[in-house]
This record gives sequence, C-alpha cells and structure tokens, in this order.
Amino acid sequence: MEGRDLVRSLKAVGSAGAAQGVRTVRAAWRRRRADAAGLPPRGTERARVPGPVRNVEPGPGGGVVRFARSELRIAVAVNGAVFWGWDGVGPEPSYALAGCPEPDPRASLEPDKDGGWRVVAERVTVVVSRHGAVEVLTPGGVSLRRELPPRWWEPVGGGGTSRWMQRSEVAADARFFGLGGRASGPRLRDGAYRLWNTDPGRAFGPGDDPLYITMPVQLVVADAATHLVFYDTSWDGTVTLREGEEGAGSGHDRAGTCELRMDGGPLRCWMMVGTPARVLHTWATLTGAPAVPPSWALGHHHSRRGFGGEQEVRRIVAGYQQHDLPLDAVHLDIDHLDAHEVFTVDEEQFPKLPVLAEDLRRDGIRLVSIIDPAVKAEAGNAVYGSGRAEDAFVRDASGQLVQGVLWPGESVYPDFTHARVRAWWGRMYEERLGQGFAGFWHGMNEPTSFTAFGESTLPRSARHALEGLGGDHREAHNVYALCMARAAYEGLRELAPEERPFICSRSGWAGLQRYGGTWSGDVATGWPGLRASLSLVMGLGLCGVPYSGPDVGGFHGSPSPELYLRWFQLGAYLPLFRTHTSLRAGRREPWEFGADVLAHARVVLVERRRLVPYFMTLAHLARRTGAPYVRPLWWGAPEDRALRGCEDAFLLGDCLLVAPVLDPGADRRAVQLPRGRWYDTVTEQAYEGPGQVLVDAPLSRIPVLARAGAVVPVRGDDGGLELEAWAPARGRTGGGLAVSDAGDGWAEPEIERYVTRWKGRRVVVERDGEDGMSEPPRPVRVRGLHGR
Ligand code: NBV
Repeated sequence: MEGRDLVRSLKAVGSAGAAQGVRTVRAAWRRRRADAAGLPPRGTERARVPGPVRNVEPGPGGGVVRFARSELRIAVAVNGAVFWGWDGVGPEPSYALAGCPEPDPRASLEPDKDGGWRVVAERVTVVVSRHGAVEVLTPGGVSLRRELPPRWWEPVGGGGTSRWMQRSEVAADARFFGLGGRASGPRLRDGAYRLWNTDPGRAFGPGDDPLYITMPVQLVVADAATHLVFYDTSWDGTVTLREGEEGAGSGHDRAGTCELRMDGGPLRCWMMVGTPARVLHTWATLTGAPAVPPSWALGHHHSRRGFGGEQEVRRIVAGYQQHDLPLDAVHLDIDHLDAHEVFTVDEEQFPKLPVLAEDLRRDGIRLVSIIDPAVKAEAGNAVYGSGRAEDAFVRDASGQLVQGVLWPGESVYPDFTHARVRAWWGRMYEERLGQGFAGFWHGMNEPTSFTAFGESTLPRSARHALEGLGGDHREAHNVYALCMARAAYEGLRELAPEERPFICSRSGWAGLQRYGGTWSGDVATGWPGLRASLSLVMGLGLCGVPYSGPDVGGFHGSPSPELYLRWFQLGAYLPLFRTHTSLRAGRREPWEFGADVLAHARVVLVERRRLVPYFMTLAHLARRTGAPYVRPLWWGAPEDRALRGCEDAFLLGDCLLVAPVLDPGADRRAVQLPRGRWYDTVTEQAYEGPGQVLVDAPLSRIPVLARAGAVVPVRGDDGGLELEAWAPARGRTGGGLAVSDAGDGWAEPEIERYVTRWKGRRVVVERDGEDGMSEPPRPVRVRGLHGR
C-alpha cells in the first residue's frame, strides 16, 4: 500500500521536481517518527456505559442527571436549542459557538415514567431514560431523534483519550443532509462519512469523501419536523447513516439510524427543532451570523493558476472588456508569488502589482490573492523570521518545529489556535493590502503537507495551543482553517476597518461563515463534477455556510463547450461565481469556446450583474436569519416528500427556482415544482405546482422560474435598484424584500418590503413601510401578466 502511495505521490509532485519528491519522502518519515514518539499508544481499553440513573440536580434550563458511571448535563437555551453533554461537559469552550446562549429559565427537569427524567421546553421535550437514552420529541409528543446510551472505550490505567460511540434513531421517513461539504449529496445516502478535513490530492468527483470541509452537523428532514444536530467535537470520526424504511401502512417501519464513532473529544450535542428556516436561524444565533461579502464579490470572478504575469492578466481583462462581458474580480494564484512564498510577489512577472491593481479597480475589477498557510522554512524568509521571533509555528511533542512540505518546499505551519499567532498572522495582510489586493482565498489549509505516504497533513502528535488548553493535531486539525480564517478576518478588520473583508477558505468547520465563505476546491472537469459542485454548495448552506461556489469549468483539463456553458449557467446562480482552473488546464475564458458559447455566456454574465441586488439582499437576509441563499426545493415545504429526494434544482432565495442542466445533450428537463404558480423567467409561461413539469432548456439557457407574486430587486440599466414583480395567482398576494447595499462598508442598509396584489385587471406593487402602504420609490416592472 505504501509503495503505491509513494509512486502516486512522486508522480503528483513530479512537476515540482525531484527535489520536492525527496522532501515528501523525508517529511513522511519525519511524520511517522514524530507520531511514534509523540502519540500515546493505544493500549488495553475498557468499555463504559452510563449505567443506571442515581439522582438528579435541577439547574438552569434543565440540570444534571447522574448515572452510576457518568453524568449528563442538559440545558435548553433561550434560543430554543437543546444542549446535552456527557461526563458533565458544558458547551464551552467551543470553536463553533459564537457565544453561549443563556439557559431558558422556563425549562425544568421533572420526573418521567420508569425512573427516567424529562425536560419540558417550549419547542421540545427531552426525555432521559434511566439508562441514559436521550430522546427529543415535538411538543405534540412525536419522537424526532432517540440517542441510545453512549459507550466509551477508555485506556486502562488512565491517560490518553477515550473513544466513544453514539447511536441514534430517527423517523423512518427522515432524510439526512449536511456533514459539511459532501460531493455525493446533498441528500446523504446510506454509508460512512468521515469527519476529517482532507485534501483529496487530485480533482474530486461525487465518489470522493471526505473532502476539505467536514462538520459533525446533520440536518434531518422528516414529516414531524426538521432538526439539526451538532456533535461539538473536532476530533476525527465517522458518521454511518442509514435511511429508514416505511412499512407501507403495515405498521412495520424501520427507523433511520446514525452511528457516530469518534476518536476522542467531548461527547456533547446541540439540537434544534422546527421548520428548516427556524432551525437554520437558531443555528446562526448559536454559531454566528454569516459575513456579508462586499458587493463586488457577488459579481463574476475570473481566476486561473498560471496567468504567468501582468501582461496576461491585462490581456484577459481586455478580452472581457472587448467582448462586453461584465467582470468584477481577478484572482491571482500561487504563481504570482516569489518562489511560491506566502506574502511575497514575483517582481519579474508582476513588477508593479499596486499599479495593476489600481488600473483594474478603476474599471471596477478587484484583485484577490491566494494565501496558503505554509511558510518556507528558510533563514532569510521574512515571514519565517518574524514567525520564529513570535514563536508562531507548530511544534512536535519534543519541542522541535514541525516541518512539512508545500509549494515553497520545506515549510512550517502557524499555530492558528493561539490568539497571539492569529494576531501576528492577521497583521501580515497589510503587505497584501499594500499590493492592492481587495480579497483573499485561503488554500491548502486542511492543512495540507505533501507526503510520499500516509496522510497529507501534519503529524497527529503535533502540538497546538488550543487557546491555552493545549492539545495535539488530532483535536486541532479540523479547526485549523477556521482559526486561519479568523486570523485573517480579525486582521483585516484592524487594517481596513471601513471595508467588509472578503475571505474564501477551502477548508473549515462549523462557524466558518462568521469570517467568510468557501469554494468547492479542485472539482473534476466532467458532468459528475458539475453535479458534485451543486451538492457541495447546498450541503454547506444547510450547515450554516451560505457563500460558496465551484471552479466553473472544472479544475483540470478542458471541458467541452457544452459542459463549460452548462457550468457557467449554473455558476451564475450560486453565491460565488468564479471560473478557475489549474496550471496546465485548457482555457476558461468565455470567448475560447466558439461564438455560440460566447453569446450565451454574455447573456449569463449580464443577467448575473442584473441580479446582484438580489444576491445582496440574500446575503443580508442570510446574516439576519441564517437562511442560505441556495436552498433545497423542500426548504419551504419539508413535508413534500417528492421534494426531499430532489437534488438537481434549487431555490435561490424565496423568489427563484433554478433548474440547471447537469447532463449532456439536453434541450429540456423535468423540474419538480413546489406548490404554487411558477413562471419561466424567459418565456413567462406559467406552471402550476406541486408536481413535475417538463421545461425547455436549450443551450442558450437553463430554466429559471420565478414564484408568482415575487418581487426581485434587480440592477437597472443606469445602475440603480429596480423591482421586477411577478404577477400573483388570481385572488392571491405576494411580496419580496430588497436591501439596497451597493458598497463594501458597514452601514446598516434598510430592508424594504414590497407586496403584490391584483387590483381589478392590474397588478399593483406597494411598499409596506412603517407608515403603511406607499408607492415604491423605485421603478417597477410587472411580469407574468399573460402567463398561461
Ligand atoms: O494554488 C494552486 C491550487 C489552486 O489553484 C486550487 O484552487 C487549490 O484548491 N492549489 C489547490 C494547489 C493544487 C495543486 C494541484
């Protein structure tokens, strides 16, 4: 096995030269030696279960239930979320939480039947059996999730950490979503999903798991209610899911099951219940509001590895301009750095980067810089020098610096789990701002270290500060990128306090949305990759990270013109709309695929620009409500079972339904509609849901449907905000919101509310303000009046 790994890895790094290959062999041995010396051996273990209940101690929001061999702490929080922790653990410290909500004083612990206990709260009842099963029920008494008594395996003789296992049951009709960014979803089928952020090391497709962002967050949709559970532990583990089965009225339903096996860490859990919207709202109050990107980041980004130099960047930008194609940002990858070293510039290729940045900005185009965490371990490298002085880099158990390998060669890694190190790293962005960069994408931050064999990350024994608590990479790995994002975010808030930071991080964990978004990583060029990119965006949104998008066109190789166009058409309706590709891949500019593709791509880009106010509105709503911009079709109708399995279309906010073409050769496609009337936004033809309809999808466009009654804020020809209203169904009303924020600052924009209704033979749109209804202060265009 290791031999094969070695060959694969040497091939992978072949391009970077033989020297890099040798480094990866050395690094792999170093990692192995470090772990052999620095990790406690897994000796004999003893299994433990809670045992029978002994007594209880009521406390705020619930209390503590004591068992023979463990104790369970339960607290219902004021936001309605339920917390429970075994072995007495509490909710803090936690990397996921934005702050710990107060306990709900109205929730109290009461005796239940058979010697058990229960906590009755406004939205849920939690029942604890006398052997430690925890069941969460709706106020009406329907069971949503039943956690069996957990089991630990403890090292005999103390020391080391305990592994644990928690099995749970959900309703037979329940469907699982989430677990971070998964390529084979968004509905998670039966199987094992690992919780360990991983760079797959090559372009990935739907079969690759895990990927860059894993999270112990599940969203479970069932007839009785939707719930989100979060097992707040950052350790490595595996979630095994099995959907239930209904016995077709025979009364023999088989429950769905979830089995969580973790290598360590606290056994503690948050659960929130309600509609999907309510659940995500509660989740956002717990883990933090999603950062609102600057408005330019809601436009179109063009990126590639290997622009080569300033001339090529200018050529691409000129190409966009000559072809009348809107462009808002250009990303520079590692090839703009001096010898791939972070916070440097290759002065030969980019002799006057600030001037280039200024010229682009004058045309409304921002520059975005890649940032990888690895710092070249070499005397003379300024970041290395200042990091050494700051004692910023990860060390092993014996106190030596941990050396890995990344693009610059032998590298060291900042320990972002230390506040002082975050502050130091955050200050580094001053150099980037000075070069004229307006935004940042963090790569290789799983963290990745190239290796000839074994795992391509730091040794598990590597030491981390973990905010002063101390621990090793087994615990810090999954939160590494989250802490790096925090470092950048906080640094930028200091350095450029007037501007909303733009940070896109490849890896992350629960809470990443507080600092920025993510992109899908190196998705394989091909139709399966196209499908995987939608799965990732939807799944991450349901885990609370609403801003993301794929490498349009795929990371490697050359997409066919048709695939490129279909990807472009999907990407335009996702929060991050970025073409990106690897070093030796084919072209990705819209004019490189023939006149037809160019013409269709122009329509796409113009439409995206027109929709920026709508995206901006969705970004502000995500911040206020936690609702992702991109939502599965069941979002407003989780009880519609036909929608639960529907993975090839999505709602963009409340107003639009987007049905991308994910297969070659299509000129129409089936669309599963939620209830209500929907208009094809191009032909204005009306369709009635619920049910499946066949909709035209010629090469020139993918079906985008507007909900009857919707009001969509759009950009008018003069750049101002206009309202596009869709006729409500006869006898009905509708409405929509508009947040006008064209900037990248912190001013709190007003939310404008609009309603639509029929008045005789006309549709009127009115503003619903504090002083009642009024004329909208913006131009209005009513559509769908003749839709049949
Ligand atoms: O920085 C180079 C690439 C980047 O283009 C990509 O977006 C990252 O996900 N990086 C990975 C290294 C990948 C090498 C194959």
